Amino acid sequence: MKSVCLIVPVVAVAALTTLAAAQTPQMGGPMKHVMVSFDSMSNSLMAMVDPMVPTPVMQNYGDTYTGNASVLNGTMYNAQYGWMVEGFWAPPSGSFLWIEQLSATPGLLAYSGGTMMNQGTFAPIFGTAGSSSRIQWNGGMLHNWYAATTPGDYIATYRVYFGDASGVATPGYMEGGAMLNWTAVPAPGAAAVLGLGGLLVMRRRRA
Ligand SMILES: [Cu+2]
Repeated sequence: MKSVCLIVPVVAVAALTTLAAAQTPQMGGPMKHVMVSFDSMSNSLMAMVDPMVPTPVMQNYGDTYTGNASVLNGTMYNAQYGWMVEGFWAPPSGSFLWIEQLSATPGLLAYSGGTMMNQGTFAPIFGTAGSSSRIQWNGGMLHNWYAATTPGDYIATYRVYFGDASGVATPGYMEGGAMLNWTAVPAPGAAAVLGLGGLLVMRRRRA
């Protein structure tokens, strides 16, 4: 066994960049659902974060995304958290489900998502880029995109509640609460590769 190092010319790097542009953002791991249930006896909403899936990791895969997904370019991101309705119930007449972000670690960015079949609009939400701190939720599985540009631990807290069309809470109902957390880790070497005029490739050959 011996290792061979070779420098691939800049042309090849350009080709790789083009290839990466065709990629779509990835969830980053298994789905971690926030199950939202309603107890009609106490008129209470409850939110329960799946404890079985470990803390999601926001990563930069070194890819370049096009269109609306380009908001994730250059960030560490993750979409494992998914809001889901548990059981069969509906908001009271004239009310809607709302998810409001109550607090978040500075630097946490959020963009509107969907399912993996429909990745969503990537519109800024939860205060990102001056957006509203709350979103109306239709109750379908919702995996929003979270991103950061600084490595570290991130936490965000939410309330889920019934409200009118403008988000004013419906009297007589208790809200649910959830805390989400992530760790943002830099991809080793991703930035270094971009800084080189060529790409260093390691190949292994059998002697
Ligand atoms: Cu899901």
